Amino acid sequence: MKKSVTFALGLALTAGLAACGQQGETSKPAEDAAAPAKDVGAMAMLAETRHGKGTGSVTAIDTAAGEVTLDHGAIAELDWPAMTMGFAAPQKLLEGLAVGDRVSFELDWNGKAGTITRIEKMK
Ligand SMILES: [Cu+2]
Repeated sequence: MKKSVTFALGLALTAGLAACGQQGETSKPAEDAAAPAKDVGAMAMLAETRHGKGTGSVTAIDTAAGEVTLDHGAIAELDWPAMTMGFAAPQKLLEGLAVGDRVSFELDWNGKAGTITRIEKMK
C-alpha cells in the first residue's frame, strides 16, 4: 500500500516537472510553478514523440536562439488546451516572423519540450 502511494506521488512530480508551458508561460509564473496540475491532467506524458498542429500568434521570438513563444489554440492531437508557451524552432523557420503575427504551425512533442516543424504566417 505504502509503495503504491509513493509511486503515484513520483508520477505526479514527474508530470509536474514536465508540464507543458512551464518555460513559456507568461501569466503568473510563481503560481504556475506551484500548481501546474491544471495542464498536467490534460497532457498525458508519453515517452514517444507526438505530432500536433495548431494556430496561434507569436508573443515572443528569438530567431538567433531558435526560440518562439506562441499563444496557441487547443491542439487536439496532443490533448492540449489553449495556452501560451515556448518552443524550440529551427532558425530558418523563424525568419520573417515577428511578434504579433498570426501563424499556423506543427510541432513534435517529446513529453517535455516541443519543437516546431512547420510555421507559417496566416493572412
Ligand atoms: Cu502547450
